[in-house]
Amino acid sequence: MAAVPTRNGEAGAVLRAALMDGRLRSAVLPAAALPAALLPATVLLSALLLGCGDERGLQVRLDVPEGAAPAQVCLTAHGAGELVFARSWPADEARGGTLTFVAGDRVDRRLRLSARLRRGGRRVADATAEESFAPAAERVVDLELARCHPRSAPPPEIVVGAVSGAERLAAGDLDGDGVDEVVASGPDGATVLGGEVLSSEPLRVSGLADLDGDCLPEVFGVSASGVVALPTGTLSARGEHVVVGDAGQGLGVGAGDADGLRWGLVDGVMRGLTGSPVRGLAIGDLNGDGVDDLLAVGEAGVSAFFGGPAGPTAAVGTAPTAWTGQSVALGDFDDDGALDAAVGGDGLVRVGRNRGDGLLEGRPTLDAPGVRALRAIDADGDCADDLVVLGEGEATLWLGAEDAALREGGALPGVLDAVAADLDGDGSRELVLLGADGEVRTWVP
Ligand SMILES: [Ca+2]
Ligand SMILES: [Ca+2]
Ligand SMILES: [Ca+2]
Ligand SMILES: [Ca+2]
Repeated sequence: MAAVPTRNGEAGAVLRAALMDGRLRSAVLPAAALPAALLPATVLLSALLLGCGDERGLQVRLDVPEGAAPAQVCLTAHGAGELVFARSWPADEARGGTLTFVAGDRVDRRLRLSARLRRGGRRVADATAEESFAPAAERVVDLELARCHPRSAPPPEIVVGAVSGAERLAAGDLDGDGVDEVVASGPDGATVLGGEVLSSEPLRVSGLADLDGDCLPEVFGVSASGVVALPTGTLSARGEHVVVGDAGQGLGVGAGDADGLRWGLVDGVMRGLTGSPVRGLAIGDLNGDGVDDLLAVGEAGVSAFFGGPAGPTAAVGTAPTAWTGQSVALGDFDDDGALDAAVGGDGLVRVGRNRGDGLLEGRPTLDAPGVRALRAIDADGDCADDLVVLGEGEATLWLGAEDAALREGGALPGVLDAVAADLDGDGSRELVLLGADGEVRTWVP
């Protein structure tokens, strides 16, 4: 069989081998009843085979950003309302790879493709596209994975739904169709808006991460029985503030509360990082080595732990020593590729611009009466993260700007929580707000 077209031979060849699995059949099969791990049988990899008949296909090229990272690329495909393909590769193997999907009886018109770059189970870059099959793979889809896709049109006005009593939002593509789902949680449990009830026990959802590697993220959060992952089960961690990531030894969980901060591999033994009380916790790659780092805040100040071969270890001097607070968010407020930090508490938000090596340089402090939580979200679609400051019954938007000097972007009255979600599948994420009445809708400036 002739070579599959690739943009850099080695990586593409590995990708092809990983995909073939000895099964070459030119139909996209129905897959509703199949677990995701079995789905690769639906892909045919040779563009030349397509040329032999009158089959229609869709060539997909993966453009994966370079990075020091241990990261995974997940590709999912939806057609005729079904998930027909889900597969992941190490980022280095996927880079420059090409796949060809072939139309079959059940999926014969269009495919919706989503590629996600995941680090520590979390989405750090993505790309989506929807295309029709064409004769002999004339149609080539370039999936260019990027941290952010600038908004090309005004965001859609969407009422996602309403969940009374909800206190918190999370979002991610739970079913791999390229459109994000929004999860609302609180004392009455956790619900996917427009979808299923995930839990009817009190639950505070902390976030989404692909914990079992099937390319579909799990929802994780804190319930009375400890840290839970839905739909898979209970994790061994306990704590009030929970994050998931890879701090150098594989997928792990960080948990903080009044007893301090602990870290351990998912369902492994948790070890203490500090006994100092934690009131806010965030995870992300602060020093740019591709390994997740932790930033914890409490009365004793801000502590950073950089990931490495031995897991997270204390990184002294990362944040200004005078900083204290009860909430923290990481976002790239100046769009320079390095995660910056915001720490809220005592009516203020302190902003630190990341020099690139993890060291946070203080920027002008924001007035934030009653600040209780922070969310870093690109609200205006310019790819610089903005900051939603959640107060008592209201929120304020601060816009990301050059040098991470945030500027005021307006009040968001009656807002309990905010999350970023791509609700129309155009690749760029909208700001989604939870109102005091439980209504969840996009915010359009
Ligand atoms: Ca979805
Ligand atoms: Ca790092
Ligand atoms: Ca930055
Ligand atoms: Ca922005």
